[in-house]
Amino acid sequence: MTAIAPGTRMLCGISAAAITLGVSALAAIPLGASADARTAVGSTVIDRTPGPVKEWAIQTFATFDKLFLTSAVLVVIAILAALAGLLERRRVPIGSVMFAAAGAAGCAAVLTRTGAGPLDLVPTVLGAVAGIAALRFFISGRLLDGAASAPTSTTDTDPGRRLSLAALGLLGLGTLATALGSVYGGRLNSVAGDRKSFTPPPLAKPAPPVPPGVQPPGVDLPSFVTDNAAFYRIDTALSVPQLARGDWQLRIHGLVDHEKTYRFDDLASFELIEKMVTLTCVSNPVGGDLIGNAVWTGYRVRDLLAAAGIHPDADMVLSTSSDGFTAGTPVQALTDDRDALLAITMNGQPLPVEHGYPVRLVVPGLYGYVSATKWVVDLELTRYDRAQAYWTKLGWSPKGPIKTESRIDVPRSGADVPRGPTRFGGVAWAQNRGVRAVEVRIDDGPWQPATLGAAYSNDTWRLWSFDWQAEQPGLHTITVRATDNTGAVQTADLADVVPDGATGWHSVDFAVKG
Ligand SMILES: Nc1nc2c(c(=O)[nH]1)N[C@H]1C(S)=C(S)[C@@H](COP(=O)(O)O)O[C@H]1N2
Ligand SMILES: [Mo]
Repeated sequence: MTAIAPGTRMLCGISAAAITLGVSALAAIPLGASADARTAVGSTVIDRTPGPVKEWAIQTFATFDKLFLTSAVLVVIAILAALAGLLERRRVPIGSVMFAAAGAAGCAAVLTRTGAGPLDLVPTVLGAVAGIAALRFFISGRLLDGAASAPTSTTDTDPGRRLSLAALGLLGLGTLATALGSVYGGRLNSVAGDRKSFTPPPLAKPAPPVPPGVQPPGVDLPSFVTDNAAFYRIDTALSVPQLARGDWQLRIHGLVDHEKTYRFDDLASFELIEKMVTLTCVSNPVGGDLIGNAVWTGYRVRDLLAAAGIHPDADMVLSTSSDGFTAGTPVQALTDDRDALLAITMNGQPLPVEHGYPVRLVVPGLYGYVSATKWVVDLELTRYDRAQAYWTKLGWSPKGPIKTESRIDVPRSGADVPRGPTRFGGVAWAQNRGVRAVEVRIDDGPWQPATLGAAYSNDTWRLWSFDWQAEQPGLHTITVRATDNTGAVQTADLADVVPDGATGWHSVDFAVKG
């Protein structure tokens, strides 16, 4: 019998892996995301990735960090599968053992995810069995022997050709099945319809109207209120949790007098209020854009906690999402008059699914990693000396108040500015304190006051502009700093985003042309 060329073996391995993925994707359709081993493995990778690497991924890919991870996982699968193909022998099935081990690892990953049960293992087991069967069939040499014993074809000089074609064909089928399974599974389990059919209840207290003048004219700045579609998204969820309103529950427990569990409709017994709040990510570097401002409606967390009765020794609320993310928030920040929200709408719409539908936390003044739990299902009253949240375990600070920062949006780095009058601008934020002043410096010149857009509240960012006469041709630098309502001037000291948020002044280089 003819030996199978190494290249063909690798192709057979990859093809068998495609069969595994395809069969498991199809089998997972009725079971939903909890039965998806790829997502489970990817999520396990995310959770196990050391903090600095995660930070690098967020910095490098921002919202596209998941696309990177998904691609990386596929590349790893392909390499391992090629290796399995190379090593598989008729009598020594090393490749099959690798497939079985991968299947077992997939099963283990599925079982460790929040909300998964034994039934969720079925697609992974079926996939692994199908992959092994395909690999065994390829390596059995049956397709080869057939080719060798039928030398009728004169063009068919490569004895592995039939095998290669068969492997390529199954690779295509497997890929198609994977795509179909993902699309149909995604549709079947999507809460898009549930979200669409949701009409938020009437408001007890609307937010104050937006005053004219929040948006400086004549300069291309971000809109004072950020569109939902443009709002930054940061989370550890490889597949966005699909949690229908009817399936949602919130458990409040721990250091409380009465443990409580609310269903979505039960929330209607609390006052629905509206608030504009600017959210910021701790991973936002100086000058970065992981910040957005939206109008939220929701229930005061204070009211729900009061109904449960908070023990005096509780100083932290550990909130948990349906996908197992946790944040630790000071009880103080959830009960004082900043009106921390259990939010259900964003800019007049039900929460977008990727922003936490049906319910999330929004806490003015704190970075998202310690406060803004999306898809929130559990609030545990506890203590900082007892519990640690997701990012704190990875080396971030247990508490994350937002630091006073400012950013230049115009000019962009490297921009050409024509000679004559020009208007620069940007944003500044110091949530829960508010921005009192913004100053701008050109090159090594004196600090000059910027013109501030109207203030909305201490919990929202402030847009600013600065008029300048561009005269001296050549390279220039603009630098900005803000002062918050406590009188504190934004520090020039450079701090990394780890462990509790970046500091430093944002500078932009530009060229005056003429
Ligand atoms: N369930 C869940 N909630 C989460 C996170 C997460 O990873 N999972 N990330 C937090 C972080 S770090 C930030 S900055 C905010 C971002 O909220 P957004 O995606 O709606 O902008 O969500 C927070 N809530
Ligand atoms: Mo964040």
